[in-house]
Amino acid sequence: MDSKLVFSGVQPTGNLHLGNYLGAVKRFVELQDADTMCIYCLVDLHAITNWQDPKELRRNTIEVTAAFLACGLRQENSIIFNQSQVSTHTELAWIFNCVARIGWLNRMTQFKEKAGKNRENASLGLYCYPTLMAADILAYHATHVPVGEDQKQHLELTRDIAMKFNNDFKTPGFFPIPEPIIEGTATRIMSLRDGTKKMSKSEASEMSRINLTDDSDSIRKKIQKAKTDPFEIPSVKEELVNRPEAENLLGIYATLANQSIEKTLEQFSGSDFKKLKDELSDILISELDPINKEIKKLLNEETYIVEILRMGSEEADHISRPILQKTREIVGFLK
Ligand code: AQP
Repeated sequence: MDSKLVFSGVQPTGNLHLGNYLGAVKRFVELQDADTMCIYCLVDLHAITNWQDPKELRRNTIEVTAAFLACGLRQENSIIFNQSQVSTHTELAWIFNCVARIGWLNRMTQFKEKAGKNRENASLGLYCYPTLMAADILAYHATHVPVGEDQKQHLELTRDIAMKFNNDFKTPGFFPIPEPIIEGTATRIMSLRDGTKKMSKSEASEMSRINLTDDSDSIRKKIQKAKTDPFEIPSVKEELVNRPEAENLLGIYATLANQSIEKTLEQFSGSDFKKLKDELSDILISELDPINKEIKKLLNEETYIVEILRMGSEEADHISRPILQKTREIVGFLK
């Protein structure tokens, strides 16, 4: 096993969609299979920064864990757990709230987008979401964090917190400065209804996203109805500028076919969107259908899933507890 330590998290706020799968979970599986120590967390504390129905939160935590397993994460190779069972995260987050500066948090674009115009009424948790995320990562001294493009700014804040802590307490290198892993052709999958918006769980329209739980008919229907433009598919990448929907569909196809965007343009150049949509539906169904079936099967084994999270939480606590203890000593807290 190499010396990297990978950490990442997913909010249990609904079914995982194609963006979560291609931008995050598929990468988690590749890293796990590359013989790297990997810790993957269902970030339920992050989920409640926006109100969640308690029954739904519980159900979503089980469902997202089932999706992790169905996508290929294995308990033998990765630590899989839910954040709220490991209290080191919140304890370290408080210390980081006292390290991070208000000015840093004021620059976070995700808070601005999510709070919208009603900022005064947003939860305090939503505002300090990034310091909890820093604690999630640094509680394990993680060195690498696979995420989608939307998390880049939060990762930069994590790095700033680690550097300021090490500097303020004169403990160079105590917290490693984690590297983001934001690579490949699927770091930002866009909505099927609007190619300028990211595909997201919280978008009202179900037609905007492909869920991992969608059956073949829904996948085909959503792709057939995906927004496009009146032009034919071009032959060069430069001609995709200002055509976000075309770029998105071609990008998804390229990722699933494991080929470059140039090769994909060569394949579809000059044809209309019907051909692209038919072939995209086929390739999506062949990738997602086995996952969909496996999720359904696993959802009948709730006790097994709850047990995986319990065991994962024990392991996560075992790794993060001594790091928190050392942090407490550095800060000057009595034992
Ligand atoms: N559209 C996307 N394309 C590529 N990667 C994505 N990710 C999310 N959306 C895309 C990556 O998936 C991981 C888990 O994301 P998350 O659970 O923190 O949150 P979310 O899926 O972004 O949540 P929503 O509800 O879909 O979106 P919002 O919160 O914007 O409404 C992360 O690594 C993320 O980068």
